[in-house]
Amino acid sequence: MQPTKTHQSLEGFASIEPGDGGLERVAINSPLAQAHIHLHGAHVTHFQPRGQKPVLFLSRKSLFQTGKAIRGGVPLVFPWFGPNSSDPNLPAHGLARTTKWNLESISRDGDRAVVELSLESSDSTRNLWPHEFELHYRITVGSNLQIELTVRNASSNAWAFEEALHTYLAVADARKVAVAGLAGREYLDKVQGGRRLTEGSEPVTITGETDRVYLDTRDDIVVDDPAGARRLRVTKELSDDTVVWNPWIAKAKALADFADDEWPAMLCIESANIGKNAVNLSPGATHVMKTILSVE
Ligand code: TA6
Repeated sequence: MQPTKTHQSLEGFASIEPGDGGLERVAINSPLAQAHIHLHGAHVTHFQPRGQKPVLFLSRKSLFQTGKAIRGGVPLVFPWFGPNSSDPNLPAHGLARTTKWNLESISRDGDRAVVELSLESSDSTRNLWPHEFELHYRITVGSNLQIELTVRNASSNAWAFEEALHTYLAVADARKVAVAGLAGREYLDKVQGGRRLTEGSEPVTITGETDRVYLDTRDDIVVDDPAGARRLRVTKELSDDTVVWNPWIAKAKALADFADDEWPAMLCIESANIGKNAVNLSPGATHVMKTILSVE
């Protein structure tokens, strides 16, 4: 389906092109920023405000194949987070990120680009998850990146889902970053078997494999990246959990689609609703989770 165009020409502003691995992507090249959005997984793989270094990390070993997740950018996690609790053979982080989405529209809002995609339940999704849903994804590319995931229960029975915008921030050196916005919060430490701990008063630093779910956290997260001489801000709306992940040395080596030397160049700060904060949707109801990535 050809996306609708607004009154302003999209020439030179937005195009649809074959991306990595030949997967179709929307390329935005506006006065404010550049961005790439793959229809595969509705996956934002690149965002670079004018005059800035890229904001998102993308592994040079990432796969770009149907049915496979892209390593980097903003993986869209739905309807479960991590391994599926009832069937470990199901794909990690759900079905949305390895499914091709429909491109609904590309439009201009001044110098900002707005790209809208959708995904509905189908026979193939029902094989993985037996519920009727409609997803709508709105990506606004400007001097910041705004991502809005709307989930609608399209069935006659209530169901619960988990979600995350699994953002891979590009940092100059993860060993030197300081992450503010999580002081005093409780978290589940997956490196320690899911132990529940409480964060101290200081910003979080990365000194080893880090894989934590910070519970009931709604504040902005600010990643100070001194080696990159910038701060990256993650603003969240209707996201109750924040996941912080860096694989460090051993886990990086264990990931086939992640180069061994890439782990200092990334830090995942994920806007999420998982576990006890999974979202319950009654028939016909919707839930909108939003995240905004900005450079300071
Ligand atoms: O969000 C952190 C996490 O759940 C880690 O445990 C690690 O598995 C990471 O996601 C990457 O998962 P993926 O399925 O994309 O390799």
